[in-house]
This record gives sequence, structure tokens and C-alpha cells, in this order.
Amino acid sequence: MNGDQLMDETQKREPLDVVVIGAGFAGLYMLHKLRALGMKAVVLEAAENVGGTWYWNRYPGARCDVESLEYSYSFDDALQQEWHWSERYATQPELLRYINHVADRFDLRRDIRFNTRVASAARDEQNNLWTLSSEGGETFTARYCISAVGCLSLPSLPAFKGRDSFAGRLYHTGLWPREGVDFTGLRVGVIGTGSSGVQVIPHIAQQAKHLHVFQRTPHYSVPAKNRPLDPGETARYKARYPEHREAARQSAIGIAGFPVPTQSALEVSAEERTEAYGMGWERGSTGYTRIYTDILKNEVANATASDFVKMRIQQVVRDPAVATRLTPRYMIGTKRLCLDTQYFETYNRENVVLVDVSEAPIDQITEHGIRTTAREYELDAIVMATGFDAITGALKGIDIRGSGGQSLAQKWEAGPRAYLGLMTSGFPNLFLITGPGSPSVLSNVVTSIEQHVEWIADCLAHLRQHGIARMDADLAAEDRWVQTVNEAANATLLPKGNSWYLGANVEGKPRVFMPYAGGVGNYRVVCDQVVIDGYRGFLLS
Ligand code: NA7
Repeated sequence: MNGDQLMDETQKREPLDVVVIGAGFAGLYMLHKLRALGMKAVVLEAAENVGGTWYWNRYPGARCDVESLEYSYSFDDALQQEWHWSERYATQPELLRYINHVADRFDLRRDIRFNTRVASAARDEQNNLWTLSSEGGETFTARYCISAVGCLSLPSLPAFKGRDSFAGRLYHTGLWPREGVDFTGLRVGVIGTGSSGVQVIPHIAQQAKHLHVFQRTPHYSVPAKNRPLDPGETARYKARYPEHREAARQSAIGIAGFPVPTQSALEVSAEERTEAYGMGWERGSTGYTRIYTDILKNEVANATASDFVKMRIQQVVRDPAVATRLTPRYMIGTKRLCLDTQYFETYNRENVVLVDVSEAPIDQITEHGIRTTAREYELDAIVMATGFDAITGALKGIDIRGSGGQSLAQKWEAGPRAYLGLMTSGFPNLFLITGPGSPSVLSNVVTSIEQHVEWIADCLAHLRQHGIARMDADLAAEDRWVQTVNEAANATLLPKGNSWYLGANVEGKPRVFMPYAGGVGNYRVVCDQVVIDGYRGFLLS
């Protein structure tokens, strides 16, 4: 079939009820819910299979930093009871097996179009429809469009001079080759020491002949203390699954197992704090920053938690000069806290060298390797662990046109604006799962995804029941919500970090704190109250 015939075929079809973009955790559950509502829906997915972020991030050591028993769907009790997690923190392959299992178990694949990357989405106001076009030229028309594109799905590749001239192999952790990579005997350079770098570096160090780590910012990391899950422990947890899930839904970050702090770090003695931080360190979780109420709110309190981790780094890393270069200088938690397995220990290996590119930045990539302003490093392979154009990148990468042809990328030029992170004014019938202004990346994202999917499904049922064809966010409500998001962020230390939460990692991206920092439980209450108030702040017609 040629392109024109394909267009004819697709245009002949009846409009769908819903088209969903993305077949990761969000898109799959959304499809399942839409089916339950009896809606005709199709999911468009760029990859050749399900999984979203867990499809692409296949680098060695890729692992979740939320515990497996929590980082999983809660919507089906049989599913959560029957699925067996082998480790406390699931590896990428295990997560991908799980997502594939869910797709099969609920027979989701028949409504997913793989290898279909959405290029544009245009609103046809007259007919109250969205038309999506794929890069391959297929079109899909639907009454509603739901974005499930994910917050960390567009890899960020810094535009280093000479990037294409490198004669060796170049990888990005978020676009890892399916067949894997063998670094045996190679001289490897890793750029970036965020969560991905911290996970991949110990693995590459074990294989490579030599590893140079190019670090711009030393990051905080606490040991994951990962381990196989004991069947007895799992059974006990599963026996109380509904309670745990409910606790997660009401919690600050969508995780039931984190301590709920009750004291300020400043109201206890130094000895007591050291003991608590020591226990937090041994527990092995990003809950470390939640040991006291004010670690993420008060600079003095934060310093006590930061100092403990700095001290641990100094103890682990044998060479004092290297330890100093690995010691963070920002406030813990203001950039995402990493969880690691043998990360700092890796710098004690003979074949690993830390290159501080804050002192001598990377000047360019050459045919032979990486040249900093100080010298050139000859390499056979370069791994960019340079992160993502987070939260807005994937959406802005699609040419989305709302009412009157307004472009979403233009509307969000100075930073994203969305009411509750669920809809953005001027783009009727377009819903955003974990959109900007929702807890998303500040939470166990599966908890947040489920809340959004269920809210949207209930909303679509309500619209159908009341014969409402068009829904949009009211601009004034959206402005107030953006203000609320800013206030929530400013009540914490989070905007003080140079983080991807703020877009600081992508050159030219506006510095706006994007997720809602007011807590998953509080956020849920707001969303529910909006519904009780007759979809307050939304325009229904
Ligand atoms: P991150 O956390 O954004 O880390 C990216 C790393 O790459 C970080 O160390 C950056 O340094 C570094 N980077 C980025 N650009 C450059 C340039 N131009 N030169 C040198 N170094 C650079 O991404 P991850 O993939 O590790 O993790 C993202 C999330 O995925 C993670 O938080 C989990 O939620 C899962 P910087 O700190 O900006 O100085």
C-alpha cells in the first residue's frame, strides 16, 4: 500500500473515542480503563514493544529506585498477588518482563500500534476531534487525545562539538542497543553521574580495560542495599497489600514504606541525628531525605543530612583527593538523590579515573575520544549518561496544535502551564498523564499514573453520561494552579538545586520548577475536590 492509499484507508475509518500516545505504565493502564468503559481506543507507540522508559533504558545496571512491591500496578489484586518480584529493587529486564506480562494478561496488544511515532496532533475545533499523524504518514482521528508519553523519555544529548567525528562507539543510557554492549578490553568514557551514571559506572568498570568518568557535578548517592526478596517477607507484605497501597496513595511521595517524619532535625541532639542518618543509610532507600520533617525545607537541617553522606563518601573512597572531588557541594535532595550499588567503591579500582569537568570542561569530542580544556582522553567507546529533556521534552517534540492552531511548544515557551497537570487551556479534550504541575517525578510514578488514569477515566465517563462533548481547562484556574505549584516548590529547598526538575540540565530550557511538590496525598484530595465541585476550573460544553 503506498502512502496515499494508506491515508485514504485511515481517513475512511470512523473516529476513535480516544487515541493514547505511549505504551509504558501509563498508556497500558489507560487502555485497560478505556476498554472497561466500552470506548474504542488505540495506543500509538514509537517502540516496537511495550515498556516506555523500561523499554529504552537497557544499560547494564539499570534498576528501579522504588521498591518492586511498590513500583507496580495496584489496580488488579490478582495481578499483584500472583506476580513474583525476585529482588527488592527490580532490574530493568525484570520490569520489562512485568510490563509485557501485564500487556498479555489484559490482552492489550491488539489495540497498540507499535513502531508508530506521533509527529503531530491537531485539533479540529469544528468537528471537535483530534487528528494525530505518525512519522510514517498514518493518521488517527479521535474525540479525545491522552498523552502517556512519560516524563523521562526524550534523551538529552549535549551538543558537544565534533560529536559525529568520533571513530569509536557512542551510546546514550536512554537509547541502549537491544543486543547489549560488550566493553571487554575497551577504553571507555562515561559522561554524567546522575542516577543512570551511578548505576552504569560500576558495571562498565568491571568489564572495561579502562574507564574514565567525566563528572560535572558530584552527586549524593546512598547504597541501595538491594537483595533477593525472601518469600516469607513477600507473603507477609502481600497479605496486607490493600493497606500498603492505600497508605501509598495518601503519602507524600506515593510510597508506603517511607518513614513519616515527625521531628525537625534541629530539635534532636547531634548524636541522635547521626544514629538516625546511620540507620537511614543502612536502610538503603531514597527515603533518607525524609528522616526529619525539614531536611528538604531548612538549609541548616539539610546540612546535617548532607554532611553525613559526605562523611560516608570520604570513608569509602581511599584516595582523599578523589574523595574530595566526589563530594557534593549542593544541598542533598535538591537534585534527585541516587541509589547505588558499589558506586563510590568503584573509584577505588585501578582501572577507573575520575575526571572533574567542572574544572576543565569538555571542549569537544574528537575522532579519538574526549578533549577537555586540559587534555585529550583516547577512548574506544563513549557512554552519555546525560539524562533527559524531562517532563516537557517528549510533548514539545510533537507538533501539538490546539484551538485556533495554537502550538503547545509556543504556549510553553517560558515554561509549562497546565491545570492540575491534567489539561492545558486552549487544548480541549487533550489529557496529560503525569503532566507538568502534578507530582509525577517527585513520587513513585506508578502511584501517580494510577491516580491520573483513574481520574481521567472517571472524567470521560462523566462527560459521556452528561452529554458533554468538550472539556478545556479554564485559563484563570490554570494560572492559579501554576501559582500553587510555585508556592509548593518555594516552600521547599528544591528550586535551589540545579536540577532537571527545573530544566537546568538542558541548554536554553526555561528555569521553571515543573512538578508539584505539595505531596501525592494532598494532590489527590485537590483533584477529588475539583470533581466534587462539578469539575471546578474546567470548562464543559
Ligand atoms: P540526570 O540525573 O539528569 O544526570 C545527567 C548527568 O549528566 C549529570 O551528572 C549531568 O551533570 C551530566 N551532564 C549533562 N550534560 C552534561 C555536559 N554537557 N557535560 C558534562 N556532564 C553533563 O540523568 P539520569 O539519566 O542520570 O537520571 C534521570 C532520572 O532517570 C533519574 O533521576 C531517575 O528518576 C531516573 P550536572 O549534574 O547537570 O552537572
